[in-house]
Amino acid sequence: MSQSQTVNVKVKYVWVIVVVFLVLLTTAPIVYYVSSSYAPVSSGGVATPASTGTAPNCGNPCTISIVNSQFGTNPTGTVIKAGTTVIWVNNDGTQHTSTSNSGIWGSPILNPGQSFKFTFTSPGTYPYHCEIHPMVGVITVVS
Ligand SMILES: [Cu+2]
Repeated sequence: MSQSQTVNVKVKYVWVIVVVFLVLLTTAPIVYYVSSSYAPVSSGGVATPASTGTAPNCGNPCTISIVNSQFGTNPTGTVIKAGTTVIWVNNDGTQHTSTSNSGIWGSPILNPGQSFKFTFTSPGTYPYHCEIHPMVGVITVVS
C-alpha cells in the first residue's frame, strides 16, 4: 500500500465517524423525546383523587326536577356543599321515588307534582335510584 492510499483510507474512516456522529446527534433528541413521553409523570408521591377540587354545581336548596324518567339534566353529576338540602320534584307524568342505594334516605312514592327533600351533612358520594324504574343518580357532597 502506497503512502497516498493509506491517507485515502484514513480520510474515509474519518468520514464514517463524522457521519455516525451526525446521525447520533440528530436522532438522540428524538429518541429522548419519545422515551420521555412514555415515562411516568411522577416517580413518587401519592396520586390525588379525581374528586378533589370538584366545585359545587347546585345551590342550597338544590332542586332536581324529575322529567322523562330522569333525575334532572345531569343525573350522576350533581355536586353540592355539605349542609345542602336537595329537593326532588316530580315534574313527570308518572310516579317515582328517590331512594338511596345504601338506605340513607328513601322517599315515599312521589305522585306527579309531589316532592321530597333530604339534607346532606357529610362529604361523600351518594348513589340513588328510583324504586319503580331503572333510573339512577349520584349526589356528590364536598366540604
Ligand atoms: Cu321512577
